Amino acid sequence: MNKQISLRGRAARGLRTGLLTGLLAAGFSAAQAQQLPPAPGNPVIKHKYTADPAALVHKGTVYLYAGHDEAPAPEQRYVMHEWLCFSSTDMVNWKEHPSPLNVKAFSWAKDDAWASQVVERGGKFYWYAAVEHGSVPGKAIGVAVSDSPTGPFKDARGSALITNNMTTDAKISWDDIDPTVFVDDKGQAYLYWGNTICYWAKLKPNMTELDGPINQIKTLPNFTEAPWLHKHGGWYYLSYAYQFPEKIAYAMSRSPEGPWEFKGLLNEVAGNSNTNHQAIIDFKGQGYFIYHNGSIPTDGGSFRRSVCIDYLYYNKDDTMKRVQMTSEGVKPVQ
Ligand code: FUB
Repeated sequence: MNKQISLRGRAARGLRTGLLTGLLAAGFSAAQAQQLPPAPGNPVIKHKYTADPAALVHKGTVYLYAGHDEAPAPEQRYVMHEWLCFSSTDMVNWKEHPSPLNVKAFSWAKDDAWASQVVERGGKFYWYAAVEHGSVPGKAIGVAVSDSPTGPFKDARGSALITNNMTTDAKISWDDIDPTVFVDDKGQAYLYWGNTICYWAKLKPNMTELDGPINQIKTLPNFTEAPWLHKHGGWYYLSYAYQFPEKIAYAMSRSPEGPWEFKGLLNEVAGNSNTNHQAIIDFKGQGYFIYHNGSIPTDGGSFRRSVCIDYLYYNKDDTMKRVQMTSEGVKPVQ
């Protein structure tokens, strides 16, 4: 996959929105969480570029984690140094928390705060994140830990959990990205990740070590990256970025270890972005599809992306309906 391909070509200015100006004028401080001004519709975060969403439902609150696209326009490359955290109890009104994790927290990493996911286990929060390794050429996956979903997070191992030399079948340096972690009802945790090859491995209960071999799933057609594992009813769903530019497709299984049956497309190419990275949650009885597009005028695009949220519906046979991407987004849920 050519990560430098862009779907847009407009030269542009730096990010300037009225909301950002408003926040700065209101004395936004990095020291404390800040309720964002009401701004219904997609994208949900309008004053910063946000990418690669992951979401965690915890005690009646949704925590939205995202990478921070900081490439100045018109640069067509990823500039990402930190991850961001937002929270909401109604999916529309969002609070911004101080950035809980920066690539610098991983002393062994060079840069590139790429896709990530936070999961909770036993009252601790584990943040799995893709970064560029400082001494093992290629991308790597680190894990940070905190007692709170909003951090601060610290490196849980002092070394990478996954490095590029652990997965040698893919002849690219960026196949160890996009971690998703799922803890099943029996307490077994699974790590899925990959680019061009979808890998998975069991995690030990400490959540910071592999518990067995690295496996590959070979039944996901056109797997590009961005696996996300979720459970709904008695089914496990493995959604992923399909082809390039990316759509989202998915497979289903009765077990997190497969076999996986491909079910087709879930989402189309997301406006003005060549990547398309999803998180899927149920919250207060409703399914949500969280993704990014490049829709913020005038500089939004593949390297200045924005998180959006639309509804996700299931069919009677438990397959998922194709997502309808909207400008209106979702309504507040009580
Ligand atoms: O944001 C950098 C990379 O682009 C992510 O790791 C991929 O999922 C794609 O969105």
